[in-house]
Amino acid sequence: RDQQGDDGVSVQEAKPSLKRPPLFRVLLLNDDYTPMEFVVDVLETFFSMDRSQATQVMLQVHTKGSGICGVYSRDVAETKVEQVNDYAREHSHPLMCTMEEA
Ligand code: TYC
Repeated sequence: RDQQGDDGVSVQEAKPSLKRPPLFRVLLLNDDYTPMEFVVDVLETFFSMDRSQATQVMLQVHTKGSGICGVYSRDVAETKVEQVNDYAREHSHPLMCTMEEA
């Protein structure tokens, strides 16, 4: 913020706002080849979902094209994306995990 003193000279004051760090949605994208059971396994393993929750999110991705796995800080979201994509590649599936600012 800029403030003018009685001498007419501007000085910069420090901004007092405490900015909350941004959050990121981690998403799964649909494809034609990854088995449904593998996607459910990924959601249980990396996003701590139970079977019924994981199945719901998998079907959302399958029918709508994408679905939200969770919302995290940048660091945690980046780690989840990397872990899921590495795990999918290890199993030779094209499953894609990505992130976007919430
Ligand atoms: N569309 C896949 C199939 O029919 C299943 C699938 C669901 C793939 C979710 C990816 O993120 C995904 N086997």
